[in-house]
Amino acid sequence: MSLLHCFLKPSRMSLQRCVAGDDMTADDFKEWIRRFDADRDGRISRDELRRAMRALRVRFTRRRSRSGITYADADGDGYIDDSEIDGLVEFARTSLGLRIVAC
Ligand SMILES: [Ca+2]
Ligand SMILES: [Ca+2]
Repeated sequence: MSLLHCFLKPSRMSLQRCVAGDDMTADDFKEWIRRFDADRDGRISRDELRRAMRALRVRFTRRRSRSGITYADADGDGYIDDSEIDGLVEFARTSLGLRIVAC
């Protein structure tokens, strides 16, 4: 099953399979994380990030989600906006062990 197929038919199960079975590109990750922008303000808050990680079944404590935000949040406003999302990719790769390949 291709990643694209998973994104076209998103479900918790299929995403998990994709993440487990295939390499994700940074763009895939960004597109996926934007799905969790619940209030559609274009930024990923701490809560939204936690929800995203929970969908991956990654054990994501409050402290960990804070460190993810802190890692990626260059301007320190507590949200990950579009320009900062690369830092979140880096965090997911290094700290969460997600396999994200360069695109
Ligand atoms: Ca948001
Ligand atoms: Ca920010």
